[in-house]
Amino acid sequence: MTDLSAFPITGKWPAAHPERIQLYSLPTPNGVKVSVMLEETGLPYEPHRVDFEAHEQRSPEFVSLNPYGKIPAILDPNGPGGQPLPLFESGAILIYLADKSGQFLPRDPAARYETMQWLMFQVGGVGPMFGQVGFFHKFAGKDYEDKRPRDRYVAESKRLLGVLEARLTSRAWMSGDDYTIADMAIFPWVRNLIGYYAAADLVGITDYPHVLRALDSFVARPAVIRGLTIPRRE
Ligand SMILES: N[C@@H](CCC(=O)N[C@@H](CS)C(=O)NCC(=O)O)C(=O)O
Repeated sequence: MTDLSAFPITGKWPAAHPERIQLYSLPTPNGVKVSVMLEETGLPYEPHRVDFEAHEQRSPEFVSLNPYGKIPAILDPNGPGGQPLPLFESGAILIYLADKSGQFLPRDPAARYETMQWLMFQVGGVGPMFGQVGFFHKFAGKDYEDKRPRDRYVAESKRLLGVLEARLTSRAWMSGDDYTIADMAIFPWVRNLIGYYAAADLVGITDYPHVLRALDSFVARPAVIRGLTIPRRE
């Protein structure tokens, strides 16, 4: 029987199946990157819901795994060398799971770096900028009289969407014909921008038809449909 008791996070979220990858998450745009990837690969895992309303992401047990207190995070009981591996940051987790499963990240070195480039483009650009549009358009920032911060993030988001559009005009997915972890990182954020954040008109989403076409293909995938609701509400 795998023993994960050395990891305080398993005290708050006990592992019913300690031999499986433990996922600590919520179905947010960063969270679903990992649940979608786990569903796509078929790697056995056990999801645990981190309740933001109860501020569980700031609990000592969660912070013992991710000092930044943000989901998603994983604990793989069978990491490198057969040792348990705790990991946070969605981009790092996606690369790890791609390497572990041998799926969704090209093996050819040049193609591998190209895919990672688009993954980093999401982590450093798409996520933070779209997230700020959400804050200034839908959440507390929408009541600010000064619209310059909102406009700055909308402009930067349009710039990012323009880059995605150019890339996808001649390709099915960000890396070409093959669907990869870069797509799993990018499309939950595009979906969120126009869905939950209701910013479709604000960013002029119809100017990006190839982005919308790829988003449609993404959300139609059975593993994506499943991953978008994991971890479930109890
Ligand atoms: N760079 C991190 C960002 C993670 C992140 O922002 N997670 C959000 C949910 S989408 C979160 O945990 N927010 C709760 C908080 O900030 O307290 C990653 O890609 O994993």
